[in-house]
Amino acid sequence: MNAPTCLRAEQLEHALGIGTRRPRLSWWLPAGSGVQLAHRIRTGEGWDSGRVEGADSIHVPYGGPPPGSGERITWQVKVWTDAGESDWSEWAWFETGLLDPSDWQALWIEPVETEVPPAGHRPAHLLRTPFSTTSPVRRARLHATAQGLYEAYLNGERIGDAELTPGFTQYDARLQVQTYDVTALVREGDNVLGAVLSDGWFRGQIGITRAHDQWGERVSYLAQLHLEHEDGTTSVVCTGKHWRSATAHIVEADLIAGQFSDLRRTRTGWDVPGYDGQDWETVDVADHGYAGLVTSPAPPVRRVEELVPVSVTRPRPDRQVFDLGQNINGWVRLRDLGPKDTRLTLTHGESLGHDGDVTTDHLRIDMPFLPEPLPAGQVDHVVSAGRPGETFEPRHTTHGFRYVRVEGHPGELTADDLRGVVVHTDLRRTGWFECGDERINRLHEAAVWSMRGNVCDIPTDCPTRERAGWTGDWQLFAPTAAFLYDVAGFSAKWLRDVAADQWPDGTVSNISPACRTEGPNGPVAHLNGSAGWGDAAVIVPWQLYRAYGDRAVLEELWPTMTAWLGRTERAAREARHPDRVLRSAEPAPHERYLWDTGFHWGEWLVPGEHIGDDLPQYAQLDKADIATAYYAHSTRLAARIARVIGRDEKAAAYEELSERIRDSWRTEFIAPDGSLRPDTQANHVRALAFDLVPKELRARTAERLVELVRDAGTHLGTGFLATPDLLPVLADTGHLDVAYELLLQDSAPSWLHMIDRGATTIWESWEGVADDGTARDSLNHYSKGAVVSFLHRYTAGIEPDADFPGYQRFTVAPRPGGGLASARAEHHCPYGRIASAWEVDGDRFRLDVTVPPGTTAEVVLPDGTRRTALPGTHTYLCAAPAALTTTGATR
Ligand code: RAM
Repeated sequence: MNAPTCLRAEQLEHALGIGTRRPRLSWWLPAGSGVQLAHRIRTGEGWDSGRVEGADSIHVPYGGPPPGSGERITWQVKVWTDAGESDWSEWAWFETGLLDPSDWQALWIEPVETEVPPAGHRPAHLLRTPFSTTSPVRRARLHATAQGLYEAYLNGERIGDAELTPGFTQYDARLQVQTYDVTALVREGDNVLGAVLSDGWFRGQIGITRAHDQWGERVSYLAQLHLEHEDGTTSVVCTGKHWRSATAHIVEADLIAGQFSDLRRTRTGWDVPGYDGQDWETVDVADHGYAGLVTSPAPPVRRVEELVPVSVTRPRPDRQVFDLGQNINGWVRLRDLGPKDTRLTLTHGESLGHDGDVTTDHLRIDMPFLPEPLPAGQVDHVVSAGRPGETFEPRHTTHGFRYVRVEGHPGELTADDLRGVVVHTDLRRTGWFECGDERINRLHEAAVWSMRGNVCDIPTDCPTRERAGWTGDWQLFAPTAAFLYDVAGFSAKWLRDVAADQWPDGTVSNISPACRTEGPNGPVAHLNGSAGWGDAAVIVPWQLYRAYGDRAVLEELWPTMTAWLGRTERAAREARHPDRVLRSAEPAPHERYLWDTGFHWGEWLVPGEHIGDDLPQYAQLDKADIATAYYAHSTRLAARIARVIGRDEKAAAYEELSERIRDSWRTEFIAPDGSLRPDTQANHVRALAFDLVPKELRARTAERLVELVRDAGTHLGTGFLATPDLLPVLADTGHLDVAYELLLQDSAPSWLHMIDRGATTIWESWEGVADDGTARDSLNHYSKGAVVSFLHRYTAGIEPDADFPGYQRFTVAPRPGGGLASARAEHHCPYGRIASAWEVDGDRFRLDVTVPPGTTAEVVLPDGTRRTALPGTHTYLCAAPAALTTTGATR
């Protein structure tokens, strides 16, 4: 059909329960069109924008009458393009949630707990109320949230398919409400509305310290069911004093420790009419208010995929080990739980020990501030009730695992009995890459799976040991993530927690959401405020703007970034590192802009680095080279951001500040002969990526970087921070060949070494699995997987242009190398589908480029030829680069 497609409201295709009356609308132009000249939006409710001149087809603010709470607006759009007037699109819709605190009539309810076991061992609670409807219902919506983790039920059916609701936010400031369409579940007559409520992030164990009870000591539930009857009347069913509670068959539920279900205690029929709940306790009512109730701009967490085990082994007579063949975040679903009273124990891990059994030793937490190492958790238990068809699927916990050990089964389980359930935020996939080299494809897959393993309502570092929203990790991975999935709403949601977590002095928390133990008054407060981590407040919004053209996120985060940069400015100006004081009592003038104090994680986990117990000494080291580099980089980005949001004065001030910081960095870290201190790969990468060295030194800086790589036997030497930029800076400075050599290097440390060792996700440490197979640290950290953006940006050559954000203009400049004979990438940008596919055929290089309507691409062929590509699909031919003629191209 000749009409716009892919209609979205606030980036969401299914915008149910959104928190704004003026969502920004976006669409893809009809295939075959070039540029949009005008658009017209009309709603099913009678509003018509009329013809609106202009090319805007993303983030167009809805201009009709603002909807009230719980109102649905249906809309369609038509456009005028160079190809003429389009048809009307299909109808799309968005629907608001409860927009005002005064919309809430429901009361917060808390199950009565006569005793509260230690965290990790607390049961889930059932909550229920019967209600009846006297006239037929034509529309029903449930709005629900919890301090804890809830699953809602209506008349025996689970409501919706969202998992781990209400999700994880900085609960002191923000708590997400979900809206569900339950029209099909309401019956005329008797009904039962219920919920299962467990500790979740709110009260359960959390983070590396296994802190608990961080936001409160009780769990609470809030739900409001709106019924619209056929006769036009409305009624509301609310949580309140009349609800009753009882403990569930889930006798223990904790996100980290695991779940214990005793199916013998299942209260059959508890969520349908006719159940006798008289022995249930009357709930308590709590006054948590309604301030801070928000909706998420991200899709929910869901069960996204199921994996069939690739093998089942029996390393010892009493246990079976299932291998999913893939490291994931989620849980299992197990059937055949054995005869009544069978107690099964399921231990989840990423690695097998020498005995072929699951080990979680490398995931235990052993930190200087802990009296003794903490257990890895990830252990579920289930006791069978012996009912036919019984299954176990723990939804009140999550695990990072590839292997699961099942102990206690009297019979023989087979691969048919178990599924790995992949659980993560159900992001829309937007990017793909493939080339002729299978190992590179597997590396790409491993990075994708590491991302999938770590987008569980928040971006986490790993799905096992910490599961924490480490700022540095998302800072460095977000640009890569944006090539793979639509992370616009997901990141914007998380940035709101970053803002909420900011300390009064501007310190950006290491982790967001941060629990109290990790906050300014906790025992690890002194470890916050690191360069490269706190800078997420500036860098992530900027990256979102580049990829999605979202100006609003820049405006929203502006106060957070300026407060962070203000703190940095004071830290640089006011204090000096003790080592520098020893060297000279008086500060040199440039030191005003040198950030050499405070705690910094530094480059973090370069090859061979295992800080562990040495953290206190490591913390003392002067890391001014890294911190000042980020200070220069972030202030320059802040200047660009200020221009975009029309704060020109601020822009000028940040531009000037950034130049002074750059000068300071040069004074301190460039020797008179032009060499850099410290003489590390990471420092050279940053110097080039952040434009720290003057133009005339770029070539020599790059040459020295190459020497350092060669001295290491053509191995990388970077850690968390510089790894994403390593290959790009090499490619940009004329060393594309070295970039490919590093990419294809397969002895340690390297990416392909991981793949050759069987990695299905990216390791945290370059030494993740030793020669004897022993695992260390997490095997599922996406950070070092940021290398795959090189495949999208360089190998396939697709690169957004921040001056025309959201890919309104972009570059396709494939830089083939490494003996690859072909590569292809696809990217679904806000305007439509971009594709770049090339192959070497004899001495000819052929490139096919698809440019979506509404955008323009600058195509740069390997021979340097430049072409402007308008919407459509184009083929370009040129001579293959010498190293790649068919004889050279092997993959
Ligand atoms: C580790 C986390 C994270 C990293 C910090 C500094 O414990 O896993 O990835 O950002 O340390």
